[in-house]
Amino acid sequence: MLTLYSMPSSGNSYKVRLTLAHLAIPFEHVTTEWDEGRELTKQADFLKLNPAGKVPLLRLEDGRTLSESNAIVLYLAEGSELVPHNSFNRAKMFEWMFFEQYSHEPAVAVRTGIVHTYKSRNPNPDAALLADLLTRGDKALDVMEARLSQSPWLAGDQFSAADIVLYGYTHKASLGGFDLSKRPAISKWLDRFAALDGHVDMGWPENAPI
Ligand SMILES: N[C@@H](CCC(=O)N[C@@H](CS)C(=O)NCC(=O)O)C(=O)O
Repeated sequence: MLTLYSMPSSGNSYKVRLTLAHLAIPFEHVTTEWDEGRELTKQADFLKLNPAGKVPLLRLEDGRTLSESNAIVLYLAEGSELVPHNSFNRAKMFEWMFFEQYSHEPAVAVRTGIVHTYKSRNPNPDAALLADLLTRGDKALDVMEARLSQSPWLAGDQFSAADIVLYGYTHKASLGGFDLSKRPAISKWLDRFAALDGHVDMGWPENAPI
């Protein structure tokens, strides 16, 4: 069976959990949530599996490992309905997945982590950094808003892996100070996404409070 190392509070991890749920793939789950300063991802046993010390990490039945959320999502989704067969739409899916890692996650996820999820770790964050993250995150969300005003899903007419990876952090962006109420196309997309068969909340499968 596949083993997934993932952090309930991590959107990068949630992307993989969503993919496993949508495709009904069985897996064993190892949670690596921070525990009172004990960072499981920095311990020797975990570093042997992923020297980068990051989750998500997928271990295959034969012991091989894969890191980087979007690579794991694509590995799991290959050949499924989450990857468009049409080559242009498939390239569109990749376009949004690269956008997610370069323009969206480094601003939206990082700001949400600082001001909400991991706030207790740094109660006095740098104001200039927060302002810069807000500007960059707003820009990324505006790019998504423009696309979703014209297309039901990011890669086109079909729900795809691109929607999964961008849902990971967009669904809680308001907790990071991003105003989704002025982005109606994103808000409708979030509702459409959460209504899909196979959808699971972020705390799944541990029922973790997020
Ligand atoms: N680009 C990587 C980012 C992975 C990453 O930053 N993971 C964070 C959680 S979102 C992590 O493992 N943090 C724990 C740590 O750094 O100890 C991906 O998409 O998987």
